[in-house]
Amino acid sequence: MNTSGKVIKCKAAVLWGLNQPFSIEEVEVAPPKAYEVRVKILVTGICRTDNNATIGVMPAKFPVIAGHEAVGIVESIGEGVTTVKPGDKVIPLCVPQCGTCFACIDPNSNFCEKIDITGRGVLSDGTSRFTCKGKPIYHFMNTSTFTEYTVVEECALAKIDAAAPPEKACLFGCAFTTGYGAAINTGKVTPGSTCAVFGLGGVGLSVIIGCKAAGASRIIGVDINSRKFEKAKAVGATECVNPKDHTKPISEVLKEMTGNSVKFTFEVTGNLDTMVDALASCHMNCGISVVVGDPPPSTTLAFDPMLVFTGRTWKGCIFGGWKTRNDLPKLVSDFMAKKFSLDQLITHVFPFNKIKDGFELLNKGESIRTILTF
Ligand code: CND
Ligand code: ZN
Ligand code: ZN
Repeated sequence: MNTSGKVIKCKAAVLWGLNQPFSIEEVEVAPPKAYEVRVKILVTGICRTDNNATIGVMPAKFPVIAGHEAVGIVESIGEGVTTVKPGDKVIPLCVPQCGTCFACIDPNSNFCEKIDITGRGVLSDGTSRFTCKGKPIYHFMNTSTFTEYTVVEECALAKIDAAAPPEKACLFGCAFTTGYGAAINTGKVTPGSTCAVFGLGGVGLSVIIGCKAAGASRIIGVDINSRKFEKAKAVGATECVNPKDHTKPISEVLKEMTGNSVKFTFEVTGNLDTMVDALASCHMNCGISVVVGDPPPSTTLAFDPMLVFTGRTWKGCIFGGWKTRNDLPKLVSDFMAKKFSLDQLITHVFPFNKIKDGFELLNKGESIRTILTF
């Protein structure tokens, strides 16, 4: 049946309010307006950032359809759309690439002004394409992938190889791209170096894959959940340490383990204390520490300025620093050419209506990535 130009009724997981459970509802998805694209979602991963939205750590407007790590097929396009067509395999982009803003023009920046990390929750014309029970439902991070159909702006879509397997390629919508890019683009990890990665979830493991690809000789995984160590080692960690097993600060533990030679550290948990620990753990003069975890909103951080005065560099990145529309198709091609494997990152594959089970596993620390299929 040709659905182009018509409202589509489909299943979506709606969050009616803060700290409310995901509720599977029938929603109406309006056709795309100019420069917008309606996408049939095939699979979507569960990221900590989605959980953060449910508890107010990531800004969102409610009621909302969350989700930002997916692969889909273009169902229909709005007026003026030229870069994708119905049938194309695509990844919705939480960091768009409009191509015209300051960040898009600057070669070293990817923080496109079309990004929605402040919880705007609407498309460019100020409205939503979702309704449920007569109420408008807000978008999330330009993507909203916990639904059978979504509408995104053309600049928030990367067209990928039609042969890419969706249940793996969805990890390019967040975890892999974010973590791998943090190591390669932001940290710029050097061959033979020692790295420490704080937080061994889907994003942290992807940082390890990036450190290994960059030629790091020692990669230390740090996590308060020692059950994460096996996977970390499987993707390239040379050793792992649990701060809870030590009475000394973790920066001291790492210094002793390495003879004070940790050059790169990555914070991939979203905890303020860990951000300072990671900074303190890299070498006092030439160390580089990268913040990857989502900091809680409206918080401030106290730290000893001596940590940076002596020469450390403190950086951060959104979505691994990639120019998303240009770079994601290339990353997917590299994956198809077997330059890296994503197998270790996927621990569970569930049908979409088991979304609550997926979040329960995440919060119990029992999963890396759970992939939901439609
Ligand atoms: P996930 O929850 O799967 O992993 C986090 C890991 O951190 C878990 O293994 C925890 O046990 C561990 N952890 C928690 N507290 C500590 C601590 N104090 N010390 C050491 N380890 C700890 O999360 P994820 O991998 O999906 O995401 C990780 C972070 O990255 C999270 O904050 C998420 O919101 C953020 C993120 C950032 C970006 C970006 O563009 N920068 C994109 N997506 C996700
Ligand atoms: Zn832009
Ligand atoms: Zn994410």
